[in-house]
Amino acid sequence: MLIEQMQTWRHVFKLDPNRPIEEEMIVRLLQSGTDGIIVGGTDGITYQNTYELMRRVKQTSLPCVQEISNAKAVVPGFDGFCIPVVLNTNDTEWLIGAHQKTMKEFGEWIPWNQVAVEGYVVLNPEAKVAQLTGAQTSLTHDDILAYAQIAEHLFRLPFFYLEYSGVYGDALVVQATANHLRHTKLIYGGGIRFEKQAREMAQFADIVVVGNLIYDDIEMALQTVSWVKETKLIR
Ligand code: 1GP
Repeated sequence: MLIEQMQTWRHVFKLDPNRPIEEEMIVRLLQSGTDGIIVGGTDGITYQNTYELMRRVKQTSLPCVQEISNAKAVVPGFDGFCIPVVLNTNDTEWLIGAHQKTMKEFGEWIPWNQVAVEGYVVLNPEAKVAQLTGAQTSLTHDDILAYAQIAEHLFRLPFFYLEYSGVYGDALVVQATANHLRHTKLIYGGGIRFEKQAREMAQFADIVVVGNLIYDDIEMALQTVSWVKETKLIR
């Protein structure tokens, strides 16, 4: 799958290979009308559990991409691969270090037209991803907007990801960030549980990610698809 296709997405479900999920739930997610599935997580991600989940989600033509958090767990066969780069960390491992090691080892086999970089700004200090990557989460709005400008103008990244994983984010931050991005697509993820939240973030973010709700309340999670897709982007 080409990255241009992913740039047209509005709604996506994120599934964690390290969390059990019933077959019936997977089938319902695949039939929900979402634009795609992202497979990825922070801890306990292995080749085996990622392969197992990929096999289960690749039953239909719905695009399914792997978000790589561990080079040893990369599974050929996904439609695309997202590579996160954590912009708000002082630990260079998560900015460039792990990426350099991966290129050194696997660079010649990487299908580049299926790969997209996501510039992450991690904003929930309690999230596992924030703790693992040493994300500097005490940021002002201007700090966040500066990262957005780096993503768009310096690095020219296809995606900028405001990651509130586990908590509902600040809609004013998402709105202001959206207004600073023209070519780079804004991804929002974090704490979406209710209609009002899904619709609010969908006004500003190009792509809305729903993760935890799948496991907590599948009925509600399925409804987020229409809430997001019915909402018009405001720019
Ligand atoms: C997690 O951004 C996603 O990486 C979605 O967040 O799990 O809180 O929905 P939630």
